[in-house]
Amino acid sequence: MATAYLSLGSNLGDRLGYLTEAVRRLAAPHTRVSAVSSVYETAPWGKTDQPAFLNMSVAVETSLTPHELLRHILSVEQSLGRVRLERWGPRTVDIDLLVFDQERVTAPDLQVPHPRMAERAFVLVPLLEIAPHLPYHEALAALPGQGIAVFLHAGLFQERVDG
Ligand code: GSY
Repeated sequence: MATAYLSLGSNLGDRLGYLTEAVRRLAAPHTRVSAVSSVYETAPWGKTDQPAFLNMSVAVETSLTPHELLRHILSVEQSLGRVRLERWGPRTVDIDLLVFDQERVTAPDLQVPHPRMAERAFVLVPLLEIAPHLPYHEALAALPGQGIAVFLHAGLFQERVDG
């Protein structure tokens, strides 16, 4: 079993509903969600004239390979209506594979660890909440304040998932 960390974001429609359903659908016979972070409301990064995001991170225990996990993630995104209209534009749900054990993957369709995660406080704040052992604290400290506030604490989010 490998431990992988994912970043989730939503800034369209029922944002909390999309995150809740995404976490439910990530759970599968070969993939167990073992930790969820709090949900944070975050200012849009990159393309700034779009609605605020809800972001969070989850840990999964999986027997899949990194590429198999990527395919599973894409199928969850698609099942929740993710349409890639524009590169940095709004989305119902976006799920990124950040870290997969100690593995390094450099394929055209997948790079792990995620190459831009250290530039994004909306990724690092939730990630370090559930994975404080990961070596990204200095990267986060070096980032400017990026408008991030707790929206729903982890325990309450888990209760929604368990519903
Ligand atoms: O990279 C993921 C999508 N995304 C986000 C996001 O999830 N959160 C915030 N705050 N800004 C973002 N810009 C993009 S693109």
